[in-house]
Amino acid sequence: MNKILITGANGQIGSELLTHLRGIYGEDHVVGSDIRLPKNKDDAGLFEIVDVTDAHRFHAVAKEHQVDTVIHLAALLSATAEENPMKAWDLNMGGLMNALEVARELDLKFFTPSSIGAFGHSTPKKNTPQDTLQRPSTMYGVNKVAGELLCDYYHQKFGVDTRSVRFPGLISYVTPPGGGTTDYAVEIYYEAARKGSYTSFIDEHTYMDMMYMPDALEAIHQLMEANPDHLVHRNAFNVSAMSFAPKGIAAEVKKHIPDFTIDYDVDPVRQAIADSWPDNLDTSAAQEEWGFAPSYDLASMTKDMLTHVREKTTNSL
Ligand code: VAH
Repeated sequence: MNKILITGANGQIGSELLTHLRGIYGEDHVVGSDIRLPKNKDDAGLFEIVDVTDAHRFHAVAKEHQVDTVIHLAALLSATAEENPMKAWDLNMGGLMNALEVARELDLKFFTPSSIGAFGHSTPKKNTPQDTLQRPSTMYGVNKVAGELLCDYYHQKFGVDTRSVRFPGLISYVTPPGGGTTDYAVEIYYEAARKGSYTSFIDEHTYMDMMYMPDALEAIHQLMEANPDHLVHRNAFNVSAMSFAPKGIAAEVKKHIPDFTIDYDVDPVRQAIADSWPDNLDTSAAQEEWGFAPSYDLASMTKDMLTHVREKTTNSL
C-alpha cells in the first residue's frame, strides 16, 4: 500500500485506522472520507466528504487522490441494521458494490471487514472453523456473508486484490461504537469509571469473541501487506484475541475497581443477535497465512482501557 482511501473514517474503526496508517505511511498517504467532516476539522488532514452510495463521487475522489488501496468501512452495524434492514441493505450492499467497482475500475487493492456476525445458529459455536456453515439470521449477517462472496467474486472474476477479516467485537476508548451488539464491552468500562456500576443488555453467560482495537488496526495493516502467494483464503479470515461473557469482563473490572457492581437488563433484540453468533473462533488460518498475532488479552486490555477511560472521564469534568 502507498496511498490509501478509507471510507467510514469517522467511525469506531475508521477514526483510529486513519491515525494508525498515517503513522506508518505518512500523513499525506492516507485520505479519510465519510458523509461529513470529522468534529476536529482543523487536524483532519486529507479528508473528503463521500457518501459511498454515490458511485460517481466515490470514483472521482479515489481517482483525484490517485490512491492504490481502498479500505471500505462505511456500514451500519448489527443492532442498527436489525432496526432498519432496508437502509442497511442499501448502505451495506450498495456501498460495497460501489467500493468494489471503484477498486476494479482503478485497479486498487481492497479491504472491507466481515464479522462474526457472518455466522448463524447452525454454525459450530465453539472453535468455529475458518471454513464452515454460514446461515446468519440477521440483516447484518446476510450483508456480511454476501460481502464475503462478492469480494471473492471480484478477485476471481476481475483479479481485484480483495482481502478481509471477520472481526469480533472491537473494544476501544477513542471513538465509541454505535449500534453494535458487542457495544456492552465498551460501555462497561465507561460506566465503571463514571459510577462504579453497569447494567448489561447482554446476558451474563453469553460468550462472544472480542479484540482490543490496537490489535484490529495492526491486523488490517498486516493482512494488506501480506505476500499474496501465501494467502489460501481471502474473504474472510477469522480473527479474535479473546472470548468472554459479561460476567467475565465484570470480574476483570472488579480487580481494578473492587466496589464495581454489574446487573442485567437484557435487550431481547441484541441478545437474540448475540445468541446466533459463535462463542469462540479458530484463528489458525490467519496465524498461518499472514502471521496474525494479537497482543492484548482481557487482563491487559482492561488495564489499558480503564487507564484511558479514567483520563477521558477526568478531563471531561
Ligand atoms: C456489532 N461491533 O456488534 C459489531 C461487530 C462482531 C460485532 O460486527 O455489530
